[in-house]
Amino acid sequence: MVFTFRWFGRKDPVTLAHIRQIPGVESVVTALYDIPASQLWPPAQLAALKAEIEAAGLRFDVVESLPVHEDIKLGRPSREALIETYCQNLRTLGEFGVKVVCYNFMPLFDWLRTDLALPLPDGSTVMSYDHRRIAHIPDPFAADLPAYFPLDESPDALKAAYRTITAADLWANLAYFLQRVAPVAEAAGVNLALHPDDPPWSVFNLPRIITNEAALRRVLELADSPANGLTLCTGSLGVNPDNDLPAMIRRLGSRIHFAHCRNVKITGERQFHEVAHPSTCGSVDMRAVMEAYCDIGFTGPLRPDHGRMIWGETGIPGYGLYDRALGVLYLRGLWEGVGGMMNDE
Ligand code: DNO
Repeated sequence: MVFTFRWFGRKDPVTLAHIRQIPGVESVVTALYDIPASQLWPPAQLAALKAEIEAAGLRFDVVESLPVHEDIKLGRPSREALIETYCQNLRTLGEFGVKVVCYNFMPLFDWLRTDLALPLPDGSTVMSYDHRRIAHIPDPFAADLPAYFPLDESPDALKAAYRTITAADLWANLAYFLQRVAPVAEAAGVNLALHPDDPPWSVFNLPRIITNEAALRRVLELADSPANGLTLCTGSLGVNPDNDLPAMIRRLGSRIHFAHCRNVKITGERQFHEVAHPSTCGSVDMRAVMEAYCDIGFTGPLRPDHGRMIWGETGIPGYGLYDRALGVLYLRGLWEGVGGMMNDE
């Protein structure tokens, strides 16, 4: 297991110096966040990023995300050139020693919440989701929702294009993409790690397909390469009580290339809020999750995912320093407790 920490680059109030001081964290998860999905990632920028991370005493081996252009998800003819750009980016990242690339296949939106700062009784704030409120958001693009990569087409045009896209179309377009990129990733020494949809159900009448174990298995069957793998996100999958996370980890095994650990509390049908990482705080049994990782001999990267905002911290919702630092220490403690292999052993 490699304990990692997400960093949003220079715009992030969390610094590499902060991350370096968290015991056991060796590696940073980041991306070139300003580059639209249609563009090549400039090697000079990657070289500077890698040098900056290494100068701080950390490693750069995971990219989250290398975004997939909407035209690829829509299956438009322009996908040919865009898939070639994606392949070239994978080759470049491989040359820089990046081992894992996390991406998602959610139409238009990445993760979605209806409240970015729900107060908890302990005085902290967390992000929450209530599906009943989705219907009352008139224009999701105008709402204050998180989105990490710039779109290069007007939201209205994209919304119109998605009107005729079904879940079956999305599966076909994912297959088309994976059959082309997986061999390139494998040759480049990069493991692809598809992130589940968050939340794992349809939003704004857009299809979402990466929602449960059957879907994850189907993804693995789309391209027969060990590089075609998954990000197992306990927070995304864990809001559906039907998803048995430890069992999924045991069965998906070596095709899990990246572990995201986040805890959530299910408060109703398609309603949840995020919580601190410990099992006692939410619906995810983190110890059982870490035991499952131990059983499969997991050696890949893990990062603490969204935390609360505590101790007066402000910043990127879900990505404050303090609660994620508490979280990663807790996860590392569990890992030690269940007898997981430490990298310094
Ligand atoms: C949320 C993250 C996601 C993830 C992307 C991967 O905090 O886990 O935004 O980075 O879905 O492409």
